[in-house]
Amino acid sequence: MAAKAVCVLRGDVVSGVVYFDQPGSDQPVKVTGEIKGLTAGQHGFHVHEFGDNTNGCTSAGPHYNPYGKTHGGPADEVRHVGDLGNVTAGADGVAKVDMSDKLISLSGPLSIIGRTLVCHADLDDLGKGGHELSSTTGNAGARVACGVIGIAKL
Ligand SMILES: [Cu+2]
Ligand SMILES: [Zn+2]
Repeated sequence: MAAKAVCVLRGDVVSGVVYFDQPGSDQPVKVTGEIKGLTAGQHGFHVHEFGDNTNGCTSAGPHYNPYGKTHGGPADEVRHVGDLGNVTAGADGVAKVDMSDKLISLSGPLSIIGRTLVCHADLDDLGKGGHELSSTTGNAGARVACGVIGIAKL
């Protein structure tokens, strides 16, 4: 079944809109959109476990990880379901998001709808940075914008 979702990212300086499009429940999810107000360069980009923003992006909890795996990059076999890697902002602070992911889904028991999308201050090292946080968060730093992923009109 086709499904679409949308997330409005909000932060003190950073904001954006990200769309999710899955043509069928066993198909990859296309992720597109734009995030602005970033510093130039790469920024960690993940689905976090909870759709709870009561205490800002902090209450979204850890990366969505229903299989109990180690943090990785989107192309890795071993990764959190929520590990979407990085988005890259240009000198104008704008990151164009255009990726496709085969692990996230918009339907079924492991759907990401109702969870939080987070954009980080720093680069996600995809688990390979050798920092003590590399294996859990990619050492991506502060949560500069976030929003709950909601059902969108088809
Ligand atoms: Cu994150
Ligand atoms: Zn992760």
